[in-house]
Amino acid sequence: MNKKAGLLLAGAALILAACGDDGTQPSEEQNDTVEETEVVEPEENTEEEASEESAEETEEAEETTEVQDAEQVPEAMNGEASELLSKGEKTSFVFNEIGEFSIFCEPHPVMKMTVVVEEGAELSGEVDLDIADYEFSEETIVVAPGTVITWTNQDLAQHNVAFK
Ligand SMILES: [Cu+2]
Repeated sequence: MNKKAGLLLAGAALILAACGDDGTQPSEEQNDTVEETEVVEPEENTEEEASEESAEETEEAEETTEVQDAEQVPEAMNGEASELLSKGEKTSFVFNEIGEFSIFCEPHPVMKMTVVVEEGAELSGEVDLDIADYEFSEETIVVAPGTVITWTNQDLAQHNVAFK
């Protein structure tokens, strides 16, 4: 009888223990919920960090774009025009299309020159021209497709390079 009683007690203890476990499980779930809530907060922080990172990436992208703009020469085409150039300032255009380009200076439309783009022309690559004494240094120049012409203003007066 003592053994049976002991078993019953042990069984009762197990049941109680089981009940106790059952009783603690919801609170554990609550703890889990709290933990999950806590996990969400770091995720928000991560998102903020991510947005900061993406902002940094955007800044980097802008910097890259600026570098590319500095390297990327605008293409010569009708209606295109450079900024006004002060003394010593330069502007460049790439001549990709075969044909004739009429160039003038917007503040002084009397200043004119012509760029002829021909396959197999002697001049190619990079060509430097001046703007001096209210004149382009070449009246007509023949270049191969893909040539980049750079004009440097040598005058105190402001000039630019504009395409008709
Ligand atoms: Cu001019």
